[in-house]
Amino acid sequence: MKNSFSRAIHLRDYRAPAWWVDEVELDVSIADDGHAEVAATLSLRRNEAVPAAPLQLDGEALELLALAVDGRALPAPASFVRDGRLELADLPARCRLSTRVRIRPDLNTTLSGFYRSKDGYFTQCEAEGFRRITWFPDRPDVMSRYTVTLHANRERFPDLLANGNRVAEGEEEGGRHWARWVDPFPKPCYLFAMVAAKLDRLDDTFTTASGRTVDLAIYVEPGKLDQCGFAMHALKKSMRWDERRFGLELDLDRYMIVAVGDFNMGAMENKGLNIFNTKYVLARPDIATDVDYMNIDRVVAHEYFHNWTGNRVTCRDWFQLSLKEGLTVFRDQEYGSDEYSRAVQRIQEVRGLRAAQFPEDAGPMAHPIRPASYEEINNFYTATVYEKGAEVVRMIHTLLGEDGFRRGMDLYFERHDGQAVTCDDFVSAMQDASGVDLAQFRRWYEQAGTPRLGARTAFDAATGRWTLTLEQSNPETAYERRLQEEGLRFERGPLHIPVALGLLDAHGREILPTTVLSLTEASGRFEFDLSAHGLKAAPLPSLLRNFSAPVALDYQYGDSDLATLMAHDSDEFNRWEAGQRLATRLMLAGVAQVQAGSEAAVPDLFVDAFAAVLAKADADPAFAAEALTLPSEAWLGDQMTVIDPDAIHRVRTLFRRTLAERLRSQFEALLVRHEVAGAYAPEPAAMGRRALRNLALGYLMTLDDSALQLKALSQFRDADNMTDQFAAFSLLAHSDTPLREVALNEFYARWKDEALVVDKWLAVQATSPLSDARARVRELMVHEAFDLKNPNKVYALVRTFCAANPLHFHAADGSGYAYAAGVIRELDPVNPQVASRVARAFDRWRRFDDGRQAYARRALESIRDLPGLSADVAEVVGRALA
Ligand code: 0A1
Ligand code: ZN
Repeated sequence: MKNSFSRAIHLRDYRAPAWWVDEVELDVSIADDGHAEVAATLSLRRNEAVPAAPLQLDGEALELLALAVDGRALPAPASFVRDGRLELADLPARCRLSTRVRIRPDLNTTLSGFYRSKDGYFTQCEAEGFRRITWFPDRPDVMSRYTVTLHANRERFPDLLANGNRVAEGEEEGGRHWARWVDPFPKPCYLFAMVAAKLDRLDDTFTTASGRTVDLAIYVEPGKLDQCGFAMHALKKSMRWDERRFGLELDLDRYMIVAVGDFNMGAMENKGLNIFNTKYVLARPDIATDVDYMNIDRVVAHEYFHNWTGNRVTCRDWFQLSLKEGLTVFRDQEYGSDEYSRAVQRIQEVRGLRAAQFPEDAGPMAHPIRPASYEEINNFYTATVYEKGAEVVRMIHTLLGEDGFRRGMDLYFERHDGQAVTCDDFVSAMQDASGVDLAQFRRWYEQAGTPRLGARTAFDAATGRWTLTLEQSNPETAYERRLQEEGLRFERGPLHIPVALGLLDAHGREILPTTVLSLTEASGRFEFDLSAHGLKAAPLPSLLRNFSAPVALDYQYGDSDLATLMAHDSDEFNRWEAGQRLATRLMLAGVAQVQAGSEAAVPDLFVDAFAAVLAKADADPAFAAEALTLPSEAWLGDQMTVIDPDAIHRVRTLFRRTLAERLRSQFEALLVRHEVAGAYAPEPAAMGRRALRNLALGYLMTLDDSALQLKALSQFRDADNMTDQFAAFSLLAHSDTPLREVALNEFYARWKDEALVVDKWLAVQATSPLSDARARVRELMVHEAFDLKNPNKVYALVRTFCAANPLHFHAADGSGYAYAAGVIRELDPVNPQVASRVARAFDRWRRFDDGRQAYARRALESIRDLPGLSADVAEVVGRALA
């Protein structure tokens, strides 16, 4: 019988390839009617290290026209294709295989492989898109040198690009032209890219540390040249940073970024020819917010850093995805920390981890950063592989120190440059270079779940001995249950957890600076002699400073301890964390009161602690903006056994309004004090002030005061930058006043020709707390601004509604679920990757009450039963229902 895991691919089944492909020659001709012909010649060499086996090539949506070995045509090419694979036996140990296929980029709505976006053609090959271009061993451990020749109409497609350097070009009959590109670096096919389009180009150069001058180019849709200056600036900054921090220099003569409006993900690190979602390239003060600028900075850096961590050293197989992603996210995080505020970056990282990764670990899609099996690899570009992967690299950094880590990186490149390797190879390099034993640490790669870290303390005032007992527990996850069903044995065990600790006395003075403890057993006792400090009362521990491990900490802090940490801890992250803990605890108590039928109230202690942060806000506005942001509704829900979205929304709204009432004059003073003078610049200090000011405006807008609403309206109308305009716009759009329609209409009328700004307009409506939110979202599905084929539009409207509007997505009448299921069913045949990402909104469905669960089940089953459902969505929905 076919069980639900029959499609799974297992890490333990990995075998080295039987054939290498040393050279690839591609000749791609784009016809005027929207199809393309791809002629490929592969120089094959048998892998002598493994038993001889037939050549097997992957292919998808290819029309095979011709097949030849060493120039001799094979008759009936289609007869060599079985189960989607082209298989050839008895080939000579070295030979040249030629294929010719026809593909249909105009009909390719999956945006994987070769596809059309507006008037141009673009590629996306990670993870398995190259097989949609030509027959090939589509696996990352087969690395080849590519020569690519593109032919197309000169007028329509003046820009013909591929990886590497352009070595020749010329004219052809019928108004056509051609260009030939050679990439000197062997690469896996997932890093292949080509573009045929009519684009504008921003040129620049960069002189590397060793004195080579390289050409840089950013290609954008005509008319958008004034929107790519910041991306170029970010590229040059990240190039310099990688030289300084890791001694890594660009190895190419030419580095290109191409922006495209239809793209499934953020961006792609194709060798020398990155392809980016426009969202992470285009910026101008009037259309991009501070957050957009920061995201562009980080994504440009991320893709650039991949040139070493991903491209020069790549993954042996897709189970090792975190080898390149976790490490590259760690690198872009460090870049962000060096460019902006380190503490604020860390807070945002942890906020993101808790919003996306912790729930992933607690839900049906749980997996370790190196999963042992998967059905559809595209489903594993996850918060776990990326963000938890970065946390694991960060823990190695914490254990080894900056110097040890750098030696580990150097050794990693010395050993593996030009190779396709595993996560184990990375850890071994780190261990061998530093001498730090990472044997037990490797469990982080194979064990899913968020560990719980329990802490208990004891203090003997007479001797001054303070004892900390730490206990870890690693809850079973959906992942292990599945492995068992698949017959894979797996034993969980204690993890090596670095716990950064500091101690404060009763006045908040630091008596023990940050010390990193290693917890390697299920439980550990750590003793400290504090007799020199003459303490009368037990010290106050600041645990897990800077979030030294991706765990959930259980420690019984008193409310006033948290207030002390908020005010005094030298670790800024833990100052923020203490405030979040206090707020979470008090808000959950409020939820319990509401559920019991009484009203919640905001304790004075909390208002006072909040006021103290507000009073010091000027010292670090960016930090204050984080510290004054209450935990999200989703986070509060995740702390409950049964999530109650209505009560949570009510309590969070009450807390916000109460704080605004009690601290009104302080908030109003901030509005005045932090007015940013002068022209807009995406600089950290100004960004922090705008964030704080707009946060204050947000609190004040909860007061239903028409004077404040008019203030927001004038900020909306008069702002010279999108950060301030958008902040005021979202507040007005979420307010139950006539100004709401005014703002929505004016914003759309002004920006309807800027696709990325229209995405903001959609997203704001998708997150509306107002009672007509669901009806609005449904109406917007047929608005001219929406397009089911464009991932950015689907993410802005549909995914935002499902993932960022818990109040309405989880409506008790099931309407949110029914809506989402309808969209997923419609989207699946168009773009399974995007449909599958939207389907992840159902991850938490079992956490709700029976009534909601019944609706969610029905919605999930309606997707599961769709004839021809994609493997992408089938895996996500199958796991949710399992
Ligand atoms: N490697 C890219 C992300 C990416 C992954 C998959 C894609 O298509 C399925 C596209 C891009 C990165 O980490 O930036
Ligand atoms: Zn990446």
